[in-house]
Amino acid sequence: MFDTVSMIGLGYIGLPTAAMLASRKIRVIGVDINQHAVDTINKGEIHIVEPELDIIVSAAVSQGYLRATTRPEPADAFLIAVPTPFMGDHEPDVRYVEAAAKSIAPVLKKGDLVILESTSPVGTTEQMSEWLGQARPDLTFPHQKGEGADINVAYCPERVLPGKVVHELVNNDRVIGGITDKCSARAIALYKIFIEANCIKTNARTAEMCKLTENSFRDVNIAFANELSIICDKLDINVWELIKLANHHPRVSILQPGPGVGGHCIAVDPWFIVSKTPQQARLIHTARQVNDGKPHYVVEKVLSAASTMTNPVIACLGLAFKPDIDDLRESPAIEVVQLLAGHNIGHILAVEPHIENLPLSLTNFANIELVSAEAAVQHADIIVMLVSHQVFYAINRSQLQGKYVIDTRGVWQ
Ligand code: SAJ
Repeated sequence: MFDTVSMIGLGYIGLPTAAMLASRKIRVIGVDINQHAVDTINKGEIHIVEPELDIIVSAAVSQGYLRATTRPEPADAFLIAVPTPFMGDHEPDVRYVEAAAKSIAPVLKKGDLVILESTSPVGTTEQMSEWLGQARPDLTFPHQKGEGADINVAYCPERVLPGKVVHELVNNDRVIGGITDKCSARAIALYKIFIEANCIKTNARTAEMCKLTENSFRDVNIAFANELSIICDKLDINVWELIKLANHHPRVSILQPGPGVGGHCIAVDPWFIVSKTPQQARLIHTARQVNDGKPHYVVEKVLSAASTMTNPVIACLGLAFKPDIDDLRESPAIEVVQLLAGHNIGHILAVEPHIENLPLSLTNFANIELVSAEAAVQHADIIVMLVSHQVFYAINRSQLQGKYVIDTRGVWQ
């Protein structure tokens, strides 16, 4: 039924999905506007960091099932996995989806299936169907013609965790929402080629909201933990012990506080709900503000400690957005370091074992230096634990003696 599938967007989601389909002997045409990504993939290599993916891509390319290009070509199904960031005012930016839809429109033919995977505000799949319809008035689309349409359109969000993508792509249940029942059924048939878990049918709007709900659920729950940590500071209670104790209750499961929420999903997706329903999404909005406020709270604590010292050395342990990865995107740890550097209160020793050079966002500060954990801990007056990388657990507590420690992750509790 699907001889050739085209994946539009070969990033963290698109490339693994393309590779997985190709590994099931489907001919896959990967499309990306990034020439470097296309060239790298055509050599059988990968341009992103993801365990096990290199082997699958290399096999798929060498066996001729996966090929990358910068220009869309005809296929039986098109999967779109392009970024959907937000703009300065937290309004969703779906221009990449629009560009992707317009780029495939000229090669569409009767019977094709188009699936949007990008995290999107509710209504985007119908909007995409309209964009396609405007570009191809010679074909019919489900938003106009329902079940009888020439082209089927569906939404199927990804839910994989970076670092476990290969496993989770195959083993996570998927929610699949077509604009019509036929659209859903065809999309399920496509995903069943490589997914071993359940593919659960719904409509496009519910599937869009489901993705936003999953990440908002996590954001709200992390905000609860972050708010508790601030309350506990005020009341002189160890928040880590408190959470551990509360979680002994059979129906309580509190997440962990930290310096804030990073990455390009959890800190972004709740805004897609808030922007559509600002009057109703009060809790979701507040959770975003609590989590976005946490880096500032951490900085205030450091400034207060630093105010008692002259030109202190401040060690900031960890820059990644979460433990044991090298991904610095939207990292609250970077924000803390930037804010501290801007205050010019001393010398900052940044530690991130997973990178070799300071990221660009930190290089224009003269008072930040990238050093090893040992050097940082040895020379620091103030130690700020920002990311609970496994390697930091090896730091001997005796090395912390006489230093002012701000542990945002509970590593030393
Ligand atoms: N964090 C905390 N405390 C916690 C858990 C996480 O502060 O108890 C922080 C992390 O340090 C990090 C941020 O939250 O800064 C996000 O990390 P994460 O591990 O919660 O999530 P992501 O962004 O890596 O991946 C999420 C996942 N969504 C859910 O768990 C509901 C993943 O399944 C999604 O596929 C992904 O978003 C996505 O692409 O949407």
